[in-house]
Amino acid sequence: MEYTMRMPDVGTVDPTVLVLKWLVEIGQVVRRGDPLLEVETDKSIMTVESPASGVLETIFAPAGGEAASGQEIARFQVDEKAPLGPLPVPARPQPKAAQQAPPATPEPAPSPAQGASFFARNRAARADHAEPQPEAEYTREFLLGLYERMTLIREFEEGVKFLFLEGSMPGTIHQCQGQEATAVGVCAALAADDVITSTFRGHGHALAKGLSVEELLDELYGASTGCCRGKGGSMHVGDMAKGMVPGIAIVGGGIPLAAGMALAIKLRKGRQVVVCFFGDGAVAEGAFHEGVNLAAIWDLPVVFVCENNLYGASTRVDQVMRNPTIADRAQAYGFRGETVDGNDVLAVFEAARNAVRECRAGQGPVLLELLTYRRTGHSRRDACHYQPSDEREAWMARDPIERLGRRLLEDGRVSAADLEAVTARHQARFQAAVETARRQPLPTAADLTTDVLA
Ligand SMILES: Cc1ncc(C[n+]2csc(CCOP(=O)(O)OP(=O)(O)O)c2C)c(N)n1
Ligand SMILES: [Mg+2]
Repeated sequence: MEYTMRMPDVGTVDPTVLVLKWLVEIGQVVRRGDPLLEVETDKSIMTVESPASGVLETIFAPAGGEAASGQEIARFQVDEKAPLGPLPVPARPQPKAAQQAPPATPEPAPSPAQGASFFARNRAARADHAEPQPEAEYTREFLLGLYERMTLIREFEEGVKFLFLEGSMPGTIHQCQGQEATAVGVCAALAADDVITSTFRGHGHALAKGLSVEELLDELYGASTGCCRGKGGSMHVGDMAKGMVPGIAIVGGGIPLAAGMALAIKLRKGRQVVVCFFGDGAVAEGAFHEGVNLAAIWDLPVVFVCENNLYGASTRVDQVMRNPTIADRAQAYGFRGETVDGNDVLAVFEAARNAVRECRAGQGPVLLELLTYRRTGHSRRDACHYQPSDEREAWMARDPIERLGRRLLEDGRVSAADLEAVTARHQARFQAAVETARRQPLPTAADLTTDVLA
């Protein structure tokens, strides 16, 4: 089967890149994910990976020439049976204004106007408020559940990476490969009606809080069946019905908002806790200091979770902080802060469970600094040349999924085949979700005026 590769959208402003060199020769076999060509964008020199496994047959964009995003640049002969080959792109049906798409989930997300009732609804449902069980000895089911959830996120992100390379994802994407333990460990400590806020790097938070692969992927495709009905895209995923405020792409933007939500919960004498995820880059923003100070003086039930992945875009934390221990900031505002190994999902879970308990007991807020590392560039357009190779290797050796997998194998609780089956299941689910997402209808012009405030 022939597969024609198009230039992915790797430029920052200019969609046209200069092709510097092809790293694979015509007739050579290439695997999906292998480095394929080097290009110069308007920002940097970067390597584009192959979206397909097969034999490189023709190059349409030779070295020295330009290639615009979406332009055909190469053709491959691919093995139809290759499990991770590119999928055929079906024609998307034209949306009809009269024919509204059904929501992706049985319970539609409340509109902003219904937002106020969110707290009331959850207050009424407090009888169902189920907290995670404390375990002296973790059960196999619990540990495997954490492994499952982290693998779900990894396979989702890896799948999305290739969709971007195939040129079928609109916009750029911020991914969280390597950081799965922070989202999963924290959300495992939450009850269903607790609320999280997120950032532009929110896919992992969403999957950890219970959004489905399908509603997330539909959103990334801009379909009206997505979790934000196709209006949010990758940087704004969320679903209030599942306790996730749609992602806030302004660095630090979620911090005052989390304090405000926690104030509302406290005034209504609710038992919910708000978890606010943000990056190390947010700590120098005024919004961080204003938000944590308000939460501190009013003893608000917020767990501030800083995913310290050592970089804010290309800037390393020690270039912008004299004291790079972010947990220390809490003491300055009079509350507890703690630094945790963010690539150890159980350490994260335990720290989050303690913090959540303190918040429910009126002893909040708490700041958790989770030390982790992002394996990809800041966005899909970032070549990530600034991460030194020895630093990368050290962090790769601390991969959160492999660490938990090793522990489960050493304890004799699972076999290698069990773990492989988890990965295969999530890959298959992702591929099926892609085929569906590509056929989902896009929002119509009439949708422009729904779910809009003001
Ligand atoms: C207020 C604001 N300033 C700048 C940006 C541009 N920007 C987007 S992400 C980012 C870096 C954020 O780094 P960090 O908070 O550490 O999060 P990470 O990307 O590591 O997850 C910047 C500067 C923005 N979105 N908002
Ligand atoms: Mg960061």
